[in-house]
Amino acid sequence: MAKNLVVLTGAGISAESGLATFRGNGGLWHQHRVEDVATPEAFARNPELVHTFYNMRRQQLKEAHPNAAHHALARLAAAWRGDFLLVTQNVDDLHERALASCPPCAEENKPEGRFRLLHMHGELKKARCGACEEVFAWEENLSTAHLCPACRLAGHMRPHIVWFGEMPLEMARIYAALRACDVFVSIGTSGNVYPAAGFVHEASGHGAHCVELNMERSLGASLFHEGRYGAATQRVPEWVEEMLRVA
Ligand code: BV8
Repeated sequence: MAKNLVVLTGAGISAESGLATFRGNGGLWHQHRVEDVATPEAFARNPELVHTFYNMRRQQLKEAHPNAAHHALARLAAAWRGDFLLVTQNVDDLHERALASCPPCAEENKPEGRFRLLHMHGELKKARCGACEEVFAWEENLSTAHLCPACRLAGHMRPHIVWFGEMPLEMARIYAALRACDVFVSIGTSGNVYPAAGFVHEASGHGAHCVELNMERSLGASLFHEGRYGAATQRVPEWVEEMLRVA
């Protein structure tokens, strides 16, 4: 019987691609206060400061590339015979780019089992209109001067990002997968932010084997059955090779 898999990723999986994490040395939250750039109140108070923060990260993303950890997960997605939900807290598109360079990953090519990638905290390369809620692909800088391509109102375009105090996306689908999975793996996250930090509790409560792959023990490390520590580009391919032997 094919096993169902849920993998959660955080900023640590993209660190070796050159994208700053949040809480480590040089992290984003050491350069900016969350309250100033990652809450709805911050956006209402100073939208241009928030746009500058995300415009800078969107431009940086153009210089970044998927690393061996992203590519290993793409290989696993192509071969896994059970259901595989890859849920990321990250707003970069490095998982998409790794999947795109691994042709059998496309859902229609898979031998069996369903694969899905979800961005629970939104995506840097999308923008949303706060007036009509339409979402658009968006690669360039965003500002308050932009008109919504749909409703044509100005001053309402925002990054399609889930800020603190906002409800993450696709939570029903995520919890359903956590309750049905046999294996839950958390990669590159410090376990600071909820509800993502509580996923291990949900999965283990339903009998899943829970593994943490991280540079160091996260705040939730004691909730995992297994922990492997070190750089994602080492630990993730090693773990994937083991899983491919049983996929
Ligand atoms: C919610 C998008 C409920 C932004 C992010 C008051 C009011 C409302 C909610 C709260 C509140 N007080 C607390 C909360 C809950 C709050 C929360 O958890 N706060 C924390 C700080 C206490 N959560 C929320 O607000 C969430 N929403 O609760 O809604 C609700 C209910 C009903 C109705 C409405 C609402 C929303 C949270 C989402 C916020 N947005 N991101 C952006 O990206 O700019 S969160 C942000 O943190 C990122 O998504 C990031 O991914 C996430 C978690 O951080 P990590 O990924 O773990 O990154 P971090 O730097 O912390 O750690 C990196 C790890 O990698 C480290 O462990 C490091 O060792 C490791 N590492 C580094 N290098 C490597 C490595 N590992 C391997 N290899 C390497 N090379």
